[in-house]
Amino acid sequence: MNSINMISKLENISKELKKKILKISFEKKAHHIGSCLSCIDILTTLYFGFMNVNKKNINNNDKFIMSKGHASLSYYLVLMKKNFFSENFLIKEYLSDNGKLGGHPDTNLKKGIDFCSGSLGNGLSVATGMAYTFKLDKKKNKVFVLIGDGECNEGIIWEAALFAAQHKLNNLYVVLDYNKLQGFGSTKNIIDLEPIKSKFNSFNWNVVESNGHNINLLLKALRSFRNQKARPNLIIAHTIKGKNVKFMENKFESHYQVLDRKEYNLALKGLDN
Ligand SMILES: Cc1ncc(C[n+]2csc(CCOP(=O)(O)OP(=O)(O)O)c2C)c(N)n1
Repeated sequence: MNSINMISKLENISKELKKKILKISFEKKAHHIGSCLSCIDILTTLYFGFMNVNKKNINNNDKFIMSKGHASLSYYLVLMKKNFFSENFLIKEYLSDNGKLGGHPDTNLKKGIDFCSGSLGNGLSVATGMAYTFKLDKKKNKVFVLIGDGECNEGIIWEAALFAAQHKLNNLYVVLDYNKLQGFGSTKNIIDLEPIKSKFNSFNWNVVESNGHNINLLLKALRSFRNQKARPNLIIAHTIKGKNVKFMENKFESHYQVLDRKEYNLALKGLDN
């Protein structure tokens, strides 16, 4: 497949999954819609354009940790699309009593979930440990992590960043979903991360900035690390919380907003335009 065809295939997948985020969230009265729409283009790029993940060969797979675990629905949807489970399974298990797909992911290797998450900050440390172990075992697997900007207010993120650089973990790829908003306000007003690029640079990481909704640019950013020094890799992906739903875009309220039928219909209509 040539690269233009591949990008348009990935864009179609992302659009399909955005519709499902809205539909399932509406039906389950779920929140975190803004958080899911912020990262679904990134997850689609990783799972369908870059990572080595195959349900039939889980021991050889690259690892992924959804450190901003509250956006679990977007994660479950890419795993569904990767055939780890069916859509019926997702709808039956997501947010159900004793369901297997909770509001925050539980480890379930057979279903493609490499580690539980939800307590913000821990995912990067776990990923760093996995990447370190792959190095010790001389294995080629890579480890990917998605973190949020509010999540970077957690001290453990910075401890992991130091450790990863100390051990030159060039098999570690972190994507920061930098929508500049968290649950109750803007990251700038709560604990500002800027200048985030030079902070990570000074920690001895490779850092590239990208538009987090442009699949072509995200792929270029991921590939660019091949030519960089043997250091851990970070993409600062500039994103929009609530992307593609006009009344949710750039609103921190989209974190906890639950859609009523009128809002759901309006949101769906907006996706098609
Ligand atoms: C340790 C911890 N503290 C607090 C929370 C509650 N919490 C859930 S989501 C969230 C905001 C996260 O913001 P961000 O990382 O920017 O995520 P995004 O905007 O991408 O959804 C908070 C504080 C949590 N899950 N874990």
